[in-house]
Amino acid sequence: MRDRRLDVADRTRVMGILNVTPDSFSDGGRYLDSDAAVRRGRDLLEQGADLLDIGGESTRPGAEEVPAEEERKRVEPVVRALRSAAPDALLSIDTSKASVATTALNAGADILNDVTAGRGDSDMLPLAAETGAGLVLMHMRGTPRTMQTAPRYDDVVAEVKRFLEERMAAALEAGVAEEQLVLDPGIGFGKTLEHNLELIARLSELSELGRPLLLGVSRKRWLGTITGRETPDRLAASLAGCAACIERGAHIMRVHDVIETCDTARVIDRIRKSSPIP
Ligand code: HH2
Repeated sequence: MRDRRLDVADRTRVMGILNVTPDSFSDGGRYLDSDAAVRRGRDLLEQGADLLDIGGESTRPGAEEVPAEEERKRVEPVVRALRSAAPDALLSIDTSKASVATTALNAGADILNDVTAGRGDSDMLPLAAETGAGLVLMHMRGTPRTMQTAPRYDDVVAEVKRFLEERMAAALEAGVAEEQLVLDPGIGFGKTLEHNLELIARLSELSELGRPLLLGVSRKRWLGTITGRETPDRLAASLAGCAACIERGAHIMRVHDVIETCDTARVIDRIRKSSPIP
């Protein structure tokens, strides 16, 4: 990632979520003010986050697109302030717009987290190639507005795997180096509860793609469907989801609750080290 490296071999890495939005499904409106967002980002780093994922546009099901100018205004001061407050921190920008990504990179971001895997904006892959930024390629069926309308797959794992393979090939073709890439099956993005469960249960099949896997399960709706709990009350469910992902080969977990996830990850990492799962 530009001039930085993230070692995912020694332990699971935790990515703290920082949504500078009025409408994110869990923390919408809490960190829309730049100062509040920077304070939250610093807190997440102190709590043990290895990276921060800063977003200025919600991708929850049904979300409306935010104009680039507005998204830039939300994220730029936050990236800039966090870069100067925490020079060693790894900062990711959650956007599918290359203009927003460019602004964030200029303000000091290291990683592009693109939920469209470079399909939303044709300038995104060339930007990653030129800058050497880390690049998260995520699977999504449709767009946030449409993705939860009766998603169907014959074999969700095979289809997600094929998609990620194709997007990885497109990134390499655009000049991105393999070491820049992280892959994400996109839990909750155009998937039913059963699809999400199957993707996590068979996550090890995605390890065959040979790149680190990032997963975001934190507080998502499918956890509420299983437990009957509302968004703020899904901590235990989120940790169980994280534990299952880590056990099956996830390298980076994208989460709201950093302290608790770090503890969960440390324990699962130790168990995995003492008795590797075949
Ligand atoms: N999930 C969300 C947003 N960005 N990026 C990746 N790579 N993987 C994910 O699973 C993922 C993501 C949705 O969560 P959140 O940011 O909490 O909510 P919102 O999109 O409403 O801002």
